[in-house]
Amino acid sequence: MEFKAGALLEKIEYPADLRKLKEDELPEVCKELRQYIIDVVSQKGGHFGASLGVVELTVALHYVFNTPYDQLVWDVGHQAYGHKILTGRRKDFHTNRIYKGISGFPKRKESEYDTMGVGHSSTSISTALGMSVAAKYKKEKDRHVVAVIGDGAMTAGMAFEALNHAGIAKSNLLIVLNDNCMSIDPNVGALKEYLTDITTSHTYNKVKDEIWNLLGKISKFGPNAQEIVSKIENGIKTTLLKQSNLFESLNFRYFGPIDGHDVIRVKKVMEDLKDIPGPKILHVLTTKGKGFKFSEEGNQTVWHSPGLFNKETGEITKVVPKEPQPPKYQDVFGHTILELAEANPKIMGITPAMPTGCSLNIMMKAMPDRAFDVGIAEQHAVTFSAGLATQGLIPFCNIYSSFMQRAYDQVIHDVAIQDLKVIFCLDRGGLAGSDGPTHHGAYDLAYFRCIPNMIVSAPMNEEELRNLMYTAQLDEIKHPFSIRYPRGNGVMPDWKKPFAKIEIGKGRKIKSGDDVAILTIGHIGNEAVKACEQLAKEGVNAAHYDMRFVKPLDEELLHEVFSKYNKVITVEDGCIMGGMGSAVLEFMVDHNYTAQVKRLGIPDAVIEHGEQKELYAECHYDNKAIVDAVIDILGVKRKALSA
Ligand SMILES: Cc1ncc(C[n+]2csc(CCOP(=O)(O)OP(=O)(O)O)c2C)c(N)n1
Repeated sequence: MEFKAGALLEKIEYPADLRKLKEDELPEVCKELRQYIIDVVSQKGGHFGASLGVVELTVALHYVFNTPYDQLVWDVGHQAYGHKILTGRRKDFHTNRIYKGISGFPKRKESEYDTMGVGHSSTSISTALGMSVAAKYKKEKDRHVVAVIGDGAMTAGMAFEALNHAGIAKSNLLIVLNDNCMSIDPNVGALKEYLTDITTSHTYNKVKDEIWNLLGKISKFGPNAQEIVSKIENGIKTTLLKQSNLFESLNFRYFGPIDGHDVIRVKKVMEDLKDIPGPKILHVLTTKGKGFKFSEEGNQTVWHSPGLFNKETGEITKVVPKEPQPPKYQDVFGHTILELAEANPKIMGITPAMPTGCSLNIMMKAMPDRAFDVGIAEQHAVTFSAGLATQGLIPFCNIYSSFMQRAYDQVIHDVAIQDLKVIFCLDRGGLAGSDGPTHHGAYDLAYFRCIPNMIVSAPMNEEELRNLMYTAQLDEIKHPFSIRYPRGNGVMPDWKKPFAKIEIGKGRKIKSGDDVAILTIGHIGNEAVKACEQLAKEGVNAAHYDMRFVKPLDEELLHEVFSKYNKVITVEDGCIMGGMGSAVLEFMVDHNYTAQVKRLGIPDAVIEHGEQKELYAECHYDNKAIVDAVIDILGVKRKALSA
């Protein structure tokens, strides 16, 4: 599908084409680029508000800097659509996030302009510092390195670790702080308040303006620019700014705040900054969703990633199903934690910057003193939860499976070794879909299974999720407890049944059968249910067990399985190495059973983006692949399907 670009954008394949344009043509380029993003995203979906907010920044950066020789590093990368369009991918942009299409994030394999693959936040300053130290070491004096980081991403410890290092590394590095006061939800924390303070402080801005007046003249001085800046620093800047500016205190030269939607001004400032050595930070104020009435004025959280919409009316496309639909797992979590918290005053809720994404916002609204958005700070979220647990409270710490990777040491050091009862709810477990490899929750079953004291569970449906959450908070449970579930909908329209306790380490038999045993964990078990129905048509009578727990394993169930069957299939929406199937194999060997075991799950490979069902099929564990695996392991011929 071809989307029509405006007359100027049409001429730009690569940034070199952009650089041929006159400065006064840049506002028009921005207009056309913005329109192009609106046209495509409204029809094809994807992240939206963030890319609209950085259109001017994107154009100015590629105009001023000599990309790809100069290294441009985007943080998170969900805002890099304009960058993609200006760097050789305009014609492919309609395939954004679609199976086999281009990635929704910068990706090294995709383009030399994507200097670093991203998806998780707050990595850009570290990456850029590495690049600039390398440039210094290699004596590439003319090479510039720029990191673009949002105020949300700036809340993470990793960003501060990098600032701390960059402040003494003395290499050339420009950090553009794109401050729009938003994370996905409104940004939180003291840093956000600080950024608002320096944006609005009169004393601070008066001094800053004087500096800017001087800096405005710098470009005319050419090589003497450095000397002039030193003089400024030795004067008012060191006395007042160092005392009052966080970044100056960390040895950064701080510039701004400036209007990030005035492309000419942004361009001029960046040109000036090019001549100034050392670590610099340019504070740019932008509006998320800028230039599209409905996102600019509407709910910015919704417009972060709205799905398809009508670009004329701003109406977000809703498919209204005929039948009642099962709820999303995340909403079941959101309603259930509130219900449990109403009955149990010890329960607290914690999310690192995903209140809408994980639906903790339901509890945050009802119980603001008991539910916390701690910013993009997974490590802190885990140890903060551990702190709460030491005081006898019961924290439910909800973190997407892939973001939990950030907090692995905290889980081991601050929760498991202390044997504290923190309940981890891991949303987006398994293949996450169009966000791609950075967001797939591929590893949690494997990486939690090996941690002492940890209970590792996964519900097959909404009712099980509720019951696991209910069970985890009961006083008799004394250990860390993890419950993982996938992105998207469950399977039960009628899910809100009274709570029932689940016995720890107990699976359940879903279906009896004589020929083969299929063992599943979590939601993917529903694919096995379908597979068993198809297998019945093939004349194969398969048994199906839902393991529910990867740890502790249901040994009684496994003794039954290995005593009865010599053909076993394990299925999990997680990495094959080290996951549930591995646990089953270990059990088999440890107990001297012999059986032919085929493990289905995510292979040892980077799985790209696509719809979940496309990826399940690619990784061979959707219902069809389960049927194939059974037919294969039994060595039988197909009847119904081949007929
Ligand atoms: C480690 C990690 N945690 C959470 C997220 C989910 N996430 C994606 S974008 C985003 C908000 C980023 O805010 P900001 O950096 O201010 O950029 P903006 O969207 O406002 O442009 C969050 C929390 C993530 N990508 N990585």
